[in-house]
Amino acid sequence: KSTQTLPLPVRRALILSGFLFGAALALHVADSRAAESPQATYQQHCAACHGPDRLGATGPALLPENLARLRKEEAATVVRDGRTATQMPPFGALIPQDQIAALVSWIYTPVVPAPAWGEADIRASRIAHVDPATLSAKPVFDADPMNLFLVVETGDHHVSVLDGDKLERIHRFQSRHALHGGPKFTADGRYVFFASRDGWITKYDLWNLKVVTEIRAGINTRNVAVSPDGKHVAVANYLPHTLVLLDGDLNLLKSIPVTDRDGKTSSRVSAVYEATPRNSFVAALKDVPEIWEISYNRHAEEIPTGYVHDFKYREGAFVPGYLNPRRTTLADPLDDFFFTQDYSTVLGASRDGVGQVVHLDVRRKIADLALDGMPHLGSGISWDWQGRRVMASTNLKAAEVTVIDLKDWSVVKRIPTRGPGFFLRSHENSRYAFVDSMMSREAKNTLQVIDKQTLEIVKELKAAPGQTLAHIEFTRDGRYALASLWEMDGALIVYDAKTLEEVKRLPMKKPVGKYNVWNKITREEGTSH
Ligand code: DHE
Repeated sequence: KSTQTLPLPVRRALILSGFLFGAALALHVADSRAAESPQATYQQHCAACHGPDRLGATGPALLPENLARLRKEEAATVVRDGRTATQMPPFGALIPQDQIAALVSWIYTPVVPAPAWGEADIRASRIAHVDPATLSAKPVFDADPMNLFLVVETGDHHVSVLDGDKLERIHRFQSRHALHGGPKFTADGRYVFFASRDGWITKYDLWNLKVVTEIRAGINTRNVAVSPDGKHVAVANYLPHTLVLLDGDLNLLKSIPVTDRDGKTSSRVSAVYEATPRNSFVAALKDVPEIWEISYNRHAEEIPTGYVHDFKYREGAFVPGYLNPRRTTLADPLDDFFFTQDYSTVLGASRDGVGQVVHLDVRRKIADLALDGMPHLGSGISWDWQGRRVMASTNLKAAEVTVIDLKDWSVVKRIPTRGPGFFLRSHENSRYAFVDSMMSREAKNTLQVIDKQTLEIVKELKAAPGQTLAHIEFTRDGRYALASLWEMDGALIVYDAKTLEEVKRLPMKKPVGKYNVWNKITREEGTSH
């Protein structure tokens, strides 16, 4: 029936209610569309902790680079069920399953344009946690400060401090999310610097057991390097393409944009390491075939000949010297590398397994390395074998430990292992080196023990099938070897380094890596630097 026949007030009421219904319907549709859009779901539920721009805040950054090691299915489970022992709550009751899937797909797409993290952002992120004047000038505990261990537990993002004599925990503190790479100590063993994958650099006072200062140097970071006096810190970033230099109190000195010498191609930094005898940081670039050396010696010109710091490339290019990169051009980019004991030479490999030996003073490649797959040279170790110095490396793609003669760069032996492995460890006082097979599903529970003289596998140490057993660090005297049972309810397993028998277990939450102060600061030949 036509509404025209109805009285005017009724008609008005009907028109109004129709309008209201239409508006409500429109709002509802818009609302449900908004709720369906991953951006809206993100802003509603995630932004408060992970940042409105996905760069991270109290929670980690949610960018493809930062999520590279987490499978999408696992990410969806984390959103649905939360993460125990962290601040990540379960969202399964709040966000429908299909929206969780859309949200997860979206956070794995790049932010366009790529997020920036410039000098002002770095400076503004600095947090001074304590007044250094309030800190004790001696250790506040009885344990030998030179035989402490730090254990990075990524299960619940904590670090444990162990007394290396008693092999007992003396302290445990919360770390930034997802620490990666070895922490770096000052030569006196007092301070240690950690890097998180999200770019946070933390300066920790081991004598006072306190976080001193933090700064966010990048959005996606590889690792950190520190000069022995603790006055200079270098940070290698994937995102943005920068190499960041800080002073020992974590104030920004400079953020160097990483490009080739023409400024045309920018690059991620694969890794940066400190080279004490050279007073420099050495950085490998992932996308540009150059290796950089950056002096942290203010009096660079006083460095004896052999360390050529007065080289000038051309007008307008970087002039090497204090905190300026000196570029050595290569044929292929380097992914990670190993220093010879005198730090004159690096052994590097690209992701495609192109191995090369680069002399840092001759400033060019001096030999090829017969390394296939993906050698993990940053984890390389060295020792004397039959009157020669050799180095050995695991391989992330091949089930072998490759032993290389450091004089003629030839392969001395390929020791077959149960599976591709990440870490290789030994100690000057031990005849054994330990290697994992972490990259193998079947053999990740097995540590193999190599006799460094016969170059044969002499024993296998096993965790239960399906568990991961990896990453050894020795006590200062080399008497005990500590391995990680790399599980959420995992442990540190202490082995007698001679008998290879288990002597003790300390419960830990996914203890990824462990680092002995003495072995690190003396650059013990059996451990990574
Ligand atoms: Fe690492 C060190 C690169 C994945 C645990 N890892 C390093 C270093 C580099 C590197 C360059 C040396 C930095 C230093 O110590 O200053 N890692 C890479 C990769 O390119 C790779 C394969 C891919 C990536 O995602 O970055 C990779 N690394 C891993 C992992 O998945 C590991 C097993 C678990 C995790 O927590 O990320 C892992 N990496 C480690 C550890 C060290 C490390 C424990 C320090 C070893 C040491 O004893 O010094």
